[in-house]
Amino acid sequence: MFKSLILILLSVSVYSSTNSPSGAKGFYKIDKGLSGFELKSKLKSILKRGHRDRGYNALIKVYIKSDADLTYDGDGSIVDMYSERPNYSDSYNYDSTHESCGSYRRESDCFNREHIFPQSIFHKRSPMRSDFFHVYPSDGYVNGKRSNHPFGEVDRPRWTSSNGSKVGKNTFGGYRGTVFEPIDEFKGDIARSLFYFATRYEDQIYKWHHEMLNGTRDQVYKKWFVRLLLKWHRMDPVSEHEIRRNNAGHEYQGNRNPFIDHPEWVEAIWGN
Ligand SMILES: [Ca+2]
Ligand SMILES: [Ca+2]
Repeated sequence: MFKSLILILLSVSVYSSTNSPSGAKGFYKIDKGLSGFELKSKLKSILKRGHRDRGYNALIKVYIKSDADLTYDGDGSIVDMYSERPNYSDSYNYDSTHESCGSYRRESDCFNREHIFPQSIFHKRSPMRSDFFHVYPSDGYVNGKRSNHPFGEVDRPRWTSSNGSKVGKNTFGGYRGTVFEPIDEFKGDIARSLFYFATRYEDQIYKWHHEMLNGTRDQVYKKWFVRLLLKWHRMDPVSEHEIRRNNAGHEYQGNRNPFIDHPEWVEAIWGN
């Protein structure tokens, strides 16, 4: 009985580690050929099993290492997607000598924790509130401007940050409200973070309400928003900085963002 159970387990479970960054080795055990929303649910159970909530305060400290800039300026200061200037030197930087917010009156005053998936939607509950893979260090002032708007694309911005992130009316088809548009360098990073969130919390997210959400546990996001995220995921492929952050996140909270390790799984789940 025991032997045959082992045989069954062995035959249905194969490592799927092709092309994955070394830190992911052995983390995903996925049945061959699994695809669509079944793949998403399988990933959900893997991500949940590994996940240890380290609390909200610990994030500020871990960012000093996990988000250190070894890619753009290479100066070891924090990569803030809302102020990083990939092709020029940054107009301001944060490192271990800076205080986290606090109050702010302008850009560069202090940094805090930006919830890519706004925390008001889940009423600041755990473990979502402190989940490393969607909570990023960012300038407090720009974070405030992003507010809880969906992401989108803006032609005539009402406001622009020092690195070119924009707030204004959405011009991407399907929604006409106010949105926040990050710079091109981080569009894929943000898309993959939101795909992670939709997967990790698929058993709760269908009960929540926001412009991005369609009230389902499988597709999770509205059609226009899925189209936007797919576009961003394809135009901004996984970067060295994302891979490093993913490995640091694994060490920190015990799970990973599967869409950084396997970008093709975004297509297998949401493509078409
Ligand atoms: Ca930098
Ligand atoms: Ca990127």
